[in-house]
Amino acid sequence: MGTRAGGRRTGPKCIAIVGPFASGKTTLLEAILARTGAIPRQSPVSSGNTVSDHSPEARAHAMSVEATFATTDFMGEQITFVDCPGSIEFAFEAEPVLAACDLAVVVAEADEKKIPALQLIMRKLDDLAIPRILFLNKIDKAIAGVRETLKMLQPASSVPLLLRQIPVRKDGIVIGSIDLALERAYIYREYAESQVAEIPNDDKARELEARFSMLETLADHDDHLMEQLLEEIEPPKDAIFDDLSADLRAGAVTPVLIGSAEKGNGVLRLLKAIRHDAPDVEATRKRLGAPEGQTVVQVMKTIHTAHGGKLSVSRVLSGQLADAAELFLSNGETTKVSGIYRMLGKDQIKQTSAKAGDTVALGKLDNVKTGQTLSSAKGGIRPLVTLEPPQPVFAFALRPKERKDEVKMSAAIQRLAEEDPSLSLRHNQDSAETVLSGHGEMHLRVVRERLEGKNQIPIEGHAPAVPYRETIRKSAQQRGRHKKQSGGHGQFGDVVIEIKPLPRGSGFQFTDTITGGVVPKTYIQSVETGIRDYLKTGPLGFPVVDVAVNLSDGSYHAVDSSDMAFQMAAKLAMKEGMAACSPVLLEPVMKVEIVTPSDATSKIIALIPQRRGQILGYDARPDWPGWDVVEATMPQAEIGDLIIELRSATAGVASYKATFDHMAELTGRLADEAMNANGKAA
Ligand SMILES: Nc1nc2c(ncn2[C@@H]2O[C@H](COP(=O)(O)OP(=O)(O)OP(=O)(O)O)[C@@H](O)[C@H]2O)c(=O)[nH]1
Ligand SMILES: [Mg+2]
Repeated sequence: MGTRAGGRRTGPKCIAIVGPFASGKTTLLEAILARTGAIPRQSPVSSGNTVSDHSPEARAHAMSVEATFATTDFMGEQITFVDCPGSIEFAFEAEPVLAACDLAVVVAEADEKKIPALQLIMRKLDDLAIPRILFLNKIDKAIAGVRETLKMLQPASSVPLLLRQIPVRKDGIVIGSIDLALERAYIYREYAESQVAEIPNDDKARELEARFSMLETLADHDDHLMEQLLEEIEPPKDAIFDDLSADLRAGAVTPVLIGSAEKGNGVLRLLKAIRHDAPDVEATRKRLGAPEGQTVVQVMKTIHTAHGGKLSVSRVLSGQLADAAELFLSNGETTKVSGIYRMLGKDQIKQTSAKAGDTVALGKLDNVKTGQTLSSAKGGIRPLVTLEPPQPVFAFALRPKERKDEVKMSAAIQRLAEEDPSLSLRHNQDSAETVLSGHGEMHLRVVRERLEGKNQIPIEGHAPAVPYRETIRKSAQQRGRHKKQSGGHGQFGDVVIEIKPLPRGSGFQFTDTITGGVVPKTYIQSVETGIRDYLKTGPLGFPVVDVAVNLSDGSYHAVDSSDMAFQMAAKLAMKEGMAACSPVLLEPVMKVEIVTPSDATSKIIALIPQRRGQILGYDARPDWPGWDVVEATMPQAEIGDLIIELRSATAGVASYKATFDHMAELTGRLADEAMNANGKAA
């Protein structure tokens, strides 16, 4: 028995399954559930019958769009697996899951294009200090040697990828694996346990070489092993297993297992490695700094079920939990558990209690959100996890097709936003639009499908309005007289104004040079009010900015003048005067910072001028080997669907941040289009 790792952890575990898109995570979960008997057999993802991707949205797009929880038992121990979506657009789903899990199984494949996506995941795991195993999937169609593949994948990982198994091939096809620690061969059988075999003679030399390289890596963290290797002493197997466990748990290496999720091969070895080496909740509790001696619960996901019940899928980090228990949020509020369930995809099995390590769904925690920390301690404990969704990169404005659905739609969006904290919703006062923002076109498409499908609300969606403004290029002087005589009191206001352009960003300035009281003080105020009101919609149909107006002259009538009359006179003067000032449209221009894998940098730079952008420069992304940052300015109107092009140029991984930079004049065809779209063509 080794001493570094301190033996096997037997408590319930929570394992996140992550990895680049379409690497086989959902297939792997399905294989695991079949192998452990939680489901009768493995369904292919194409059938739409997997435990994970049962939602109509996932089926429609043949990709996972949310995290799915499934608890199973393996050799008498409970393990909850969480299948996380691979697309960067749904990456935020994994964050609250990863925060509270014990280990991540990273499903990867021999595909060069997916290395940046793998790197993103590995960095996230580094940031959160989550130990990991890499499952090199799709070995059934592997052409390259596994060691070459690992060399290719290594730049994505900051810690050494430690090959634990090598394939056994026959006629170039992988038919089994050799475990380098056990020194045993396993011949694959489809959907069944592999057959233990002698290491084939042809593979012996390769096995010894690969094993030595595994031991060398382990020796980097074990001086005793290093001495043994130097003195050519065969280290005892127990010591090797102990090093493997200790280094995995410490995050010092990432062991690599191979297999084919689709054929159910290599799954049992993976399960055994998890059973033997994974840390349990105690390590996770310490990592998160959760106190002992009380119940602490971390919320990983919020689900509104089809029957309308809310579930908060949660990890019990310490203590225990009974149904109807009262818990405190970090802000001191209380909440009451109403139902504890074990999860298997969309199915829930009721339980009476949960203990430390369990991952369970808690019913009806109305005031509780994903990522929050609940505790039995009076007044609550500080939050253990802070979730910060990245800046949205795509938006659309929506409204229900039928007005009667307005209230229903806003309630449904509230629920969706509760399920998905990376979704943001705002009301744009300017355009009277409800704007949803998220992390890509597919992300928002799925939201829309959920509104239309699950919630039965037909939606009209369009690109959100760009906040155009208008200004003037010339000065003008204009008189405005408002005079009406219709029995009784008349109305009289008379003003002379000078309208002048101001530098960009100045806004609106009002002055007066009235002398001798030709316009009394109170009516000067009315003139300003009238002008401000006029400026809300200028001659081109947009709010007017960067103008100065001076009231230079005018006259009044002792009886007929009024506040209203002077406002009218001012508006009249503006309306006529502005036409002579050569009005022009202004569009917002943003500063964008695009992050991209370096091999796509030239493609990204090429698309900037196509979107009327100006490149400010590009450089290596600090602290991100293999990535660049491209800085540019670009009109907001061109950024609306920028992300679609960025993602397609980079196998889905590039992203950007945009901040307002300045307003710029817009003329010609694009200006006409903007005005037409606004319904007020000049
Ligand atoms: N040849 C081969 N194909 C596989 C294997 N595992 C998965 N696939 C295929 O890879 C594709 C994607 O599988 P999924 O399990 O949906 O992948 P995923 O990682 O869950 O995808 P996302 O959740 O959308 O990121 C499907 O067409 C699978 O049939 C495997 O071991 N071998
Ligand atoms: Mg999936």
